[in-house]
Amino acid sequence: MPVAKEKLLDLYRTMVRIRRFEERVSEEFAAGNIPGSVHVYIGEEAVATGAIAHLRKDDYIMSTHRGHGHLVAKGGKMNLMMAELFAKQTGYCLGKGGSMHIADLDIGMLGAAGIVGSGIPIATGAGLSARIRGTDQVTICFFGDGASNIGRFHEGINMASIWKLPVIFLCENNLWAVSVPTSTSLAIQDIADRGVAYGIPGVVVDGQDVMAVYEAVGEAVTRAKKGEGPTLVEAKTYRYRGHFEGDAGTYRPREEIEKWLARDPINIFREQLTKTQMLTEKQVAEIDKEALEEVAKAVQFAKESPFPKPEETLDNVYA
Ligand SMILES: Cc1ncc(C[n+]2csc(CCOP(=O)(O)OP(=O)(O)O)c2C)c(N)n1
Repeated sequence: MPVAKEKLLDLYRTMVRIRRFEERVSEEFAAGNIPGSVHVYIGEEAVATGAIAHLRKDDYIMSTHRGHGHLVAKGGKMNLMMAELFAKQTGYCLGKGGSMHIADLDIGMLGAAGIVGSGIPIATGAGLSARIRGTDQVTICFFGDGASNIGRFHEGINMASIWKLPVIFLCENNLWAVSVPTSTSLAIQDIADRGVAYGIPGVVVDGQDVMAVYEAVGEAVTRAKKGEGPTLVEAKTYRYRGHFEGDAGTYRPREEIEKWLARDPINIFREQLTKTQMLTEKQVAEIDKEALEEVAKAVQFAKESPFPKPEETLDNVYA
């Protein structure tokens, strides 16, 4: 089905916003303004963007340690995100969570997670919750290739499949789990093949092509809403940066990085849109400028915000 021009421009804008946010995060981290650890999403923007474009505000996503892109695509506020990364009191988690623990329940973002694979059963639980409450909400669960080798992957997907829960399990296969390549951690080529084990469709999609992701996830969302159960979607993608900021990433072959850089998801989509006159050079520049301004404002907000007070340390801590 043809996609409306405004929607196409939205997809492009979202990818650019994620990229500019992450580039600035990388800079601010290097400048020592962001404590803790951050994992940026540069190179993988088409996955979150194409997938989340199908969701309503009250649909759910479950994110990962590499979650900024998911949150931006779901409608997260950049100033609250940046303040959280800067550990400021005005951040999403009052400055106490940091990059890997942001949640925004008002927009269905159930949380990022530092524990690899931990979001998978939570997404199954969100699907079960929608079923019990009788809503048509769907959940997209993002996780990496590394997470697909964790026990919770099996437990979460198995349970969702036997109960036909409305969950899309979206594996962002960027070929590496820290310094471990999938060639040594998987005995199969496609993680999507594991869908067979749970009696659900497993679909491989080009994660650098936002429209391919949009189409594949669209089918999975339709299936979920019809009560036919989950789909395992595997997006083949690549992280352009090290595993975390500060990781020199010397374990990855130069030729491999260059091959994937040549398939930059934003460049690919921009070329498609400009070739078909959906996007002009002027609009490209405007979208970029707006994204940079939005990010600059978020950084200013973060820098001007106070740190949490020492006496607040134990507030909002549950034991
Ligand atoms: C249960 C668990 N094991 C190990 C780690 C350490 N760790 C953090 S990220 C990561 C790799 C995750 O790889 P993948 O799931 O492919 O996601 P990517 O970083 O490639 O996006 C590992 C092993 C962890 N955080 N949690």
